[in-house]
Amino acid sequence: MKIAIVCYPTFGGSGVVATELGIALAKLNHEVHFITYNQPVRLDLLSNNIHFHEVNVPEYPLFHYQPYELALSSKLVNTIKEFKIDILHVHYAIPHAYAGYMAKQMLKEEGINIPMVTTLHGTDITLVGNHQFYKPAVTFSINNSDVVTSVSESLKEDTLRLFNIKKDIKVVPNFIDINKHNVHFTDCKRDLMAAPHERILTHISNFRKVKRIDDVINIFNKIQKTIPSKLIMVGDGPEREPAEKLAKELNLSDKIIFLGNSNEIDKILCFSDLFLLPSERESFGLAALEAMINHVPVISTNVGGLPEVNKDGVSGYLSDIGNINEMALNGIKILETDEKLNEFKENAFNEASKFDIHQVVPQYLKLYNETLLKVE
Ligand code: GMT
Repeated sequence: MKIAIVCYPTFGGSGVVATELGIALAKLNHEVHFITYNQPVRLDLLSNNIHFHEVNVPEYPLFHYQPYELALSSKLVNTIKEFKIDILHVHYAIPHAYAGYMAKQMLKEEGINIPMVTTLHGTDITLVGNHQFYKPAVTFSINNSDVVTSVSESLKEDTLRLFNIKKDIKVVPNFIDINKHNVHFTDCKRDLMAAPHERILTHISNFRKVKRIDDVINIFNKIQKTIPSKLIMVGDGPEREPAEKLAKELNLSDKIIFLGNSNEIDKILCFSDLFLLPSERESFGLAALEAMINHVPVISTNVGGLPEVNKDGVSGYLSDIGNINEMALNGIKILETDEKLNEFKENAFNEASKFDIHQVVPQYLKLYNETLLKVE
């Protein structure tokens, strides 16, 4: 099958999922074409059935806003025609489903019927897409996709509650490649980050308001008073600077390491003991799943799809948004003894294994095949 994938090429979860899906499909001998404005960060293009097509938006002084959707839909039309693409899979509704719909209509004029699968990821529904400025366009593009999927039951419920959706939404959860992780490194070079008696806590995100970065720092502050530890902050975004300031104010600068964006997530998680994800919203929590597959238990909020991933008292603990006291106490409970920590580490890995890529990619392939049969 020839599959075109549209996604954000950044470190965000939707781009990561789209890229890993494309790589997995290419390994199954499908021809995969990524169409986006940069090469996706997790894509190394080593396979001959993976292609990347860059969307360029030429600057023109008349435009106050450069028209990315227009450039993307034109690129889609050209690529779909040139490579005889069978199916279009867009990740994140804004503006990808909208541009995909326009491409579909343009191709229809030429007698080409391209089915479009739209995968909803989270903020495209719960935060940005829900804004009245975007809502009519988002509703329209979801209703005009051939197949709609969401990454969790919770996101499906949110979509049906917030939008007037006439389409069936299929839940296809995010996934992880267990084969990449079932050999747990023993030489994690943790001594580069912490002294032998210290625990290592980690947070990975795009440092946006929704991640409640202050809570990460405040939870750590409470934990480190009881358990000698370090906190590694991975990622970048608008909340990074205020977080560095807060760390300084709390006299934690020597205990909190801000690493910025990284392609070495597995190496960092390899020496981590606990993952903190106190988000205000999280439709799935791919970062938590990546931690868990690396044997790292998770302290998170109980919002959105997080309870579908992180099992309370098993792979970590769940608390209400902002309950930093409880989150810190739960963290201490896990970190207190090696015995308890090892039990949670093992559980985290076992829970994450339920989201193995080999269970999930066939679900997408089945949807592609059913859709192709319907539109023929
Ligand atoms: O978390 C973000 O802000 C990034 C965003 C994205 O689209 O890249 O993540 C969303 O999609 C991920 C992949 O499906 C989910 O794991 C995240 O939970 C979801 N983020 C939110 O709902 C806030």
